[in-house]
Amino acid sequence: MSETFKKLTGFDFNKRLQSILEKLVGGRSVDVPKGFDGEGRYASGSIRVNYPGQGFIMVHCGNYFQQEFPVFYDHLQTEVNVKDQLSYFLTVNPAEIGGELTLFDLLWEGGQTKESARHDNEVFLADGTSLDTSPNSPLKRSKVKPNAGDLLIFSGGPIWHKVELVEGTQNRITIGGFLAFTEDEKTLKYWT
Ligand SMILES: O=C(O)CCC(=O)C(=O)O
Ligand SMILES: [Fe+2]
Repeated sequence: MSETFKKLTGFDFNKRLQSILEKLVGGRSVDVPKGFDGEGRYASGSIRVNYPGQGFIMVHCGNYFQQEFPVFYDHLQTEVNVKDQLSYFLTVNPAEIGGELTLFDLLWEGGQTKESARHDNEVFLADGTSLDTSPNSPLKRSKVKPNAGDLLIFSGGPIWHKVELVEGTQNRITIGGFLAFTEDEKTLKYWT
């Protein structure tokens, strides 16, 4: 993504992100994990385009994905401590209406799950009961809607979250991925 993106936009996303992260981690190194079998590297970020009337991101948290996608995370786990990973994303173009990042008042615990990774509106708790995450349920939540150019870093590993349906005339465009430290905490890795 980085080379094509640089050509299309004249903006070196990787270089900029790398330098921001280096400032944040004070003296520690910042790097992208190596790929499967040590070949190549992970992509540093992915471009997400959500279209009006159809685009949203269903309720999830990073720790849930680690449980659902073990092949991917077992590999990543050899380089980074993925538990409680952070999420980052740059807002390139916000939705005109909707498209907020909703952070639920619900933290990851082992045993939580969903009907499937694609499902929205419900999280099953460790005790087998379910929690309604649909728009008008009583579950507490806060919504953030970053402006174009804002880089948001949040605790997307443990906090259940979603992206609300995009409405209006604009595509919601973000570039993002995940962040976590190596086991010795000397290096911060970012990937998607
Ligand atoms: O808006 C995005 O690009 C993704 C939001 C999200 O789920 C995350 O950053 O973990
Ligand atoms: Fe997320």
